[in-house]
Amino acid sequence: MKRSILIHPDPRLKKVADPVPDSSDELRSLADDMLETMYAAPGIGLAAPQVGILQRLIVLDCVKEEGATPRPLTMFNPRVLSSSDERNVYEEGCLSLPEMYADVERPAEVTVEWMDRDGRAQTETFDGLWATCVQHEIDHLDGKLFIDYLRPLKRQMITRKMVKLKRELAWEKV
Ligand code: K1U
Ligand code: ZN
Repeated sequence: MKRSILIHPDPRLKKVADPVPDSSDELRSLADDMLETMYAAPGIGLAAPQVGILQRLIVLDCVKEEGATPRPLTMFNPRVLSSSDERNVYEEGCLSLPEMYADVERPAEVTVEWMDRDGRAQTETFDGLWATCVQHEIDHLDGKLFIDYLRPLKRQMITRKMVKLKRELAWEKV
């Protein structure tokens, strides 16, 4: 089932999400909904707070090439174990900030630990777009958006645009 994605500003996007106690059918079903929502958007990642659930769950699939085999990942309680000193700049987007993009600098490589759908511990080192995306999604679990890395003026400008967009979307519903 596709879920609706919260648009910034929303207080739920600023909260720190709670750890997931264990994997369960309910959480696997939520992860499936999030993957469906992410692919439909389309996007390469999604965090549970973006669909209004304040739990530490993210999904991602950064395989973008037409015809390539998808690699959907579901991560419960993801945690960055180590980050490279080398940094990378990527023009990020966010499904909670439609049509807003900005360059963000982050560690180029990160090693992440998480619990998979079956409750097993996993560890992997990511680079390139995968590294950028997994850090962006983990930030969502800590109530942080990519605009929080920007200068205050740019952040305010984007926030104003989003307030206007939300007002317009609310009017469309009437
Ligand atoms: O968390 C999100 O809001 C999803 C976001 C993830 C992300 C994008 C870029 C850099 C870091 C994290 C998105 O997926 S925005 C949409 C997007 O980037 C995209 C959409 C279709 C094809 C390829 C990319
Ligand atoms: Zn995002």
